[in-house]
Parts: sequence; structure tokens; C-alpha cells
Amino acid sequence: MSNRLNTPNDMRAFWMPFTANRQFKKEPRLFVGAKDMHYQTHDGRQVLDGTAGLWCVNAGHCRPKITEAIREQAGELDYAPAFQLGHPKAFELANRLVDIAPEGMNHVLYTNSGSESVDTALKVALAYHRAKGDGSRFRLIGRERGYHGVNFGGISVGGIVSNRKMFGTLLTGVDHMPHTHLPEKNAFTRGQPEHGGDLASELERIVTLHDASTIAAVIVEPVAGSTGVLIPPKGYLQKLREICTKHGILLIFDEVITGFGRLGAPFAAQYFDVKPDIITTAKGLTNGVIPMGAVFVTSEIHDAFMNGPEHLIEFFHGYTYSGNPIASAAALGTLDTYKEEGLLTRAAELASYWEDGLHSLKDCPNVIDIRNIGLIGAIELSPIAGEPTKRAFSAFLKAYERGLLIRTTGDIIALSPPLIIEKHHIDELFDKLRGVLKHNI
Ligand code: PXG
Repeated sequence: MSNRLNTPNDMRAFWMPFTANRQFKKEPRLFVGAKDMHYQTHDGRQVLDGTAGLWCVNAGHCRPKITEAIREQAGELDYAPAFQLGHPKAFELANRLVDIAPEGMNHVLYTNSGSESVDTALKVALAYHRAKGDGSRFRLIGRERGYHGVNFGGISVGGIVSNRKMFGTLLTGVDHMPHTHLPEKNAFTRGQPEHGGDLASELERIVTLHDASTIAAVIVEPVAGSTGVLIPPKGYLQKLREICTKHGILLIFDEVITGFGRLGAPFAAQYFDVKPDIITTAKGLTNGVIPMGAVFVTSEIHDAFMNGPEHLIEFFHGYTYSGNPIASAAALGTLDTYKEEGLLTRAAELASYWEDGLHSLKDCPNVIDIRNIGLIGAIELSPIAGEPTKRAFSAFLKAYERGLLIRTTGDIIALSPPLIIEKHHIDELFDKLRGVLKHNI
């Protein structure tokens, strides 16, 4: 009994995700409440949410429609088997999602996270070609610095070294395009950078190397988030689309971050006016409240599976919780909130005010780049010699002390507030951040 970890405040048992566990447990940072734009800490302080939780609480915290939808659903139908049975809200939600999706993305598969959405999309892509009798298309192409979650498919196509290097050979048949981050040419660009659109032609090089007939799909984040906010250069996504179309390769947009209004349109595909074949989502789908993801596919992809005898399962994939009733209710409450408050396009209204506030930090010490799009911002700091990531992490800790939540990756500060943010919050956010950066080591 003596080595059991059973005292209520003992923090050792929970091995926390993507966290410096030992540092955290010495000086814990706990949230005990939240409302709209703010978190409340365990020591009774208000913290302005500059990151929408982890890019997911797009409608702000503890919104009544969502809370009520969950409460009601939990008392009415808690769970329905997801295989060979259903419940009405999963269908209603799919129809509502298709209504706001880019035209032609008419079908939805449910998952429970962004990582599962990515693995689902990759599997759909492989199986689609095979269903069409084109089973030699087995390769998947990702991009350096891409983040597609933490499952084996996602880390295989992903391009973040620390997320990959410990985990063996990963999926075979994967190649990567170069990333598009060119700070020497594009630093301090507002919106989409001028330079780097041509990097899309690297896909042609990969196609030439492997032959198009072996490639199933290309997956990219329209705006790369986790790796430090990499905004697509002008023309880049359009060119990727052209090359994919030319060679019969499916284009997957991983919109786990950009989906549900982050850029000022429901999806980045609409914002950039580039239509992928598959879109992966999660996070903002339920406002982060209940785990849920959705993968959108075109009718062409869906219909390719609808052959053979009708009593047979068409696609051998799915999860116990695909379209879970409470998650579906939460998503419907979320979509209602987005609609009533115009949140899926609100980022477009605030983008230039946001951009001005963000770029006003240009003269703070150690700032080597600032970039933005929609309601996303990034401030890149010069690393402390020999101690990469430490400068940004200490900014994170100082901001937290001063009542502001920011997110850091490497030496980059990423910002992505709830879409309900008001101008006075934007002022407060950048004032607080200026205070932090001014005194940052
Ligand atoms: N794809 C993309 C593009 C993502 O950003 C995932 C997939 C995986 O989602 P799940 O739900 O499995 O975590 C993500 C997740 C950050 C941060 O601060 C970003 C994510 C998750 C946690 C932190 O950049 N993105």
C-alpha cells in the first residue's frame, strides 16, 4: 500500500500530454472555471484566453446553448451503438455540416479527435483508389513541419522531428514536400507571403521520382498551426491543387485548426478558394467541449464505395464513439451558437484590427518575425544561445502570471483567441504581451 498514489492532491499519477511534467508538477497551473473570454485559475485569478484553449474554443467558454444541449442529451439518450444502428442527431449534424462546407463536400465520417480524423482521411484516400481498381496508389505525401496529430498515420505524414524520431519506421511509402517558411524573404509579412508559392512545384519533383500512379494523396494544413503558424505563400495552395488534379492525386486539407471560422470563413478551403477532396476537422466542431471530429469527403469519393451487395459493409472503419449522441448534441449547440452570433465570418471583420495590434509588437526585444492571418498570430523570438525554446516558454510563464494565456512552440508564440473576442480584449492582449516581451530575457 505504501507506494500507492492516492492522496487527492498528489499529481504523480497523471502523465500529462505534451507537457514538461516535472516542471509543471513543481509549479502547477490549474484552471478551475471559465466564462466567455476568460479562464479562472486555482489561485483565483482571471486569465484572458489568447489561444481558445488549444485552438478549439472558438465560441468562447461555457456558452449556454452548448451546455444546455449536452445537459439535455445526457438525460435523453446517452449512447447509441455506432455500427449498424444510429440516432437522429448524428444525421442532423452531418446535414448541417455539409451545408456550411465547400460545395460538393457532401458526406461526413465522424471521429473523436483531430488525430483520428487524419488517420480516417488517409485510410479513405487509400481505400478510394483501391475501390476504383487503382490499388497501386499507396503513397501518402505530407510536408516538413506539418502537424497531423499523434497517431501513426498522422506522424508518418507529419513533419515535426520530435514527434517522429522516437517511434520507429512509421508508415512506409511516405514522402514529404519542403515547408514554406522563408523568414529571410518573408519576415514581418502581413497576411499571405509573397515568396514561396513556387515551392508547390516540389510536388511535381516528388511525382516524377515516384510516378503519379503510386501516389494516393497529399495532405497539408492550409495554415500550419502547431509548428508555429506558417501561412501559405500566395498561389501555393492553388498550385498544389492543380498538380494533384493533373495526376489524379487526392488533396487533403487538414483543417483541424482552420475549420470553423478561424480565418473568417467556415473553412480555409473557402477562404483560399481552393477545393480539396477531403477535409479533416475536430476542435471547433464542438467548441472543444466534447471530443469529436469530422472528415468531409466529396460525393465522388463516397460514391466510389457504394458498390457491391447492399447488405455488405462498404468501408471497414469507424469508432465506438463515431457520432456519439452527446458529442452530436454539443456540435449542434455549437453550430447554433456560431450561426446566431455570426462567428464563422467574424474573424474577417476583426482581422485588420488584430493584424495592427500584433504587428505593433515589432519593436519589442528579440522579436525576429511576426505573421498573421484571420484571427491567428505568431511572434517568433530569437532563441537564447544554447537554450532553444526557453525564451518563448519563459514568456508563456510570465504571460500566465500577468493574466494572459498564450501558446508557444519552439521559440514562437502562437495566438488564436476565441472568435467572440472584442476590440478591447485585443488591446488588452497586446498590451499584456508587450509588457511580457519588454522584460523577457
Ligand atoms: N491536425 C492538425 C492540423 C492539428 O492542429 C491535430 C491534427 C490533432 O488533433 P487532436 O485532436 O488529435 O489533438 C491537430 C492538433 C498547438 C496545438 O498548440 C495544436 C494541436 C493540438 C494541441 C496543441 O499548436 N493541434
